[in-house]
Amino acid sequence: MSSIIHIQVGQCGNAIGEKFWKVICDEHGIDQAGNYYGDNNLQHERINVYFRQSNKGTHIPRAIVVDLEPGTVQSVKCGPLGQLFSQDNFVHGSTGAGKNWAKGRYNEGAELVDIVLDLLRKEVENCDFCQGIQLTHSLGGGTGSGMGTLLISKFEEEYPDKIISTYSVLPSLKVPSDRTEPYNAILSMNEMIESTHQTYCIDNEALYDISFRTLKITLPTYGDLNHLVSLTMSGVTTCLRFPGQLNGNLRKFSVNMIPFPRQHFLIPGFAPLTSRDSQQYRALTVPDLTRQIFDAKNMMAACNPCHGRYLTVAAVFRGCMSMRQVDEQMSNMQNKNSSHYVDWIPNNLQTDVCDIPPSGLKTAATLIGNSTAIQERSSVS
Ligand SMILES: Nc1nc2c(ncn2[C@@H]2O[C@H](COP(=O)(O)OP(=O)(O)OP(=O)(O)O)[C@@H](O)[C@H]2O)c(=O)[nH]1
Ligand SMILES: [Mg+2]
Repeated sequence: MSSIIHIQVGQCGNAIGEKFWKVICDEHGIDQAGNYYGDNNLQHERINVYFRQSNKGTHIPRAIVVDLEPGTVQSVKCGPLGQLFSQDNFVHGSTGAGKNWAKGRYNEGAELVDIVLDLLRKEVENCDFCQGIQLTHSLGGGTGSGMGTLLISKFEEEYPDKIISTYSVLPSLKVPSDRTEPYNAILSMNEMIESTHQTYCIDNEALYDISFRTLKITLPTYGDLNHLVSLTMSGVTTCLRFPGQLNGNLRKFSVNMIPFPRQHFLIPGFAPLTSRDSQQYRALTVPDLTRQIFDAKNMMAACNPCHGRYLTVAAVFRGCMSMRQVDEQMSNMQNKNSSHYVDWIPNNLQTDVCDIPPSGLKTAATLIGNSTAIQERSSVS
């Protein structure tokens, strides 16, 4: 089975990366010591994608934890998942990059990059077959952006046949941020246009707006924003982690979703939007979910897909529901809004259903849109 190696870089990359592992451990029935406690075969069938197994039969994330300052890495190590990660795969520097892209790229980051590449090589050797590498980082911070893009360019050089996928957090003035962040983001984007194959745009501006307007949280914290990120990451990786028909690996996903290599900046959408401590008592119906995932208010990038055109769309529905109803609702939605889609790519909307819902929800849906509307966020401020 082909596997994915995860690398989390910088403060934000580590915060969202840690959340991601927490969520997928819950969904796949892996406890904090790496033991499987699940009761459904579907949970374990593709466990090798993100986990390798130790001699004792415990599960170890195929993950590398990196930052240029010790604090973040220490807090992951001392956090609830600290014992789950491979203890060799924690790497840190001493000073941080001080929100300076060049420091992350050419100074501190360049000194640490070979250690990370060595660990990556070992992880690749531990896979039967490695389909690609996923990176979580922010585009605003010096480490996430500078060292993050350095790593991406090294991956491309060393592993030209692997898919590089990133979860990239875009900066926003609504969330505490530094004056250099727009510059860091632009410098990173330049590199990512050429070197990554798929980039999920996770936009602090959108996360803030969802928390404030939809979830009515007056002062959203990183914890609130990261809860939305974890819902999204769990949603977009569903087809990679559970058996299904559609987009079962990174390469299939790229072939279906990225018609032009440079246009790989994807807009994720999620429904239902819930806050950290709320519970969903009522399962949303398929028509509700379909309507919500196409709503601009449910998009994790602050742009409105109605202002552009979709090149391609993939939607993953989760929970107990009829595939036929999902197909019907989705094609009705596309027919009603056909002007939002380019007409020169046939069958550019794909859907799949996964029986296992995300934890805490009865039904959910995730949209992945490759839309020209993403250019609204190219003017990062
Ligand atoms: N959504 C979210 N954004 C975060 C989080 N932590 C930081 N950010 C955002 O990330 C950007 C700052 O980047 P950091 O990740 O803190 O920086 P870094 O990669 O550690 O780099 P340096 O600290 O400069 O070495 C800002 O835009 C913050 O708003 C987080 O936990 N969640
Ligand atoms: Mg930092």
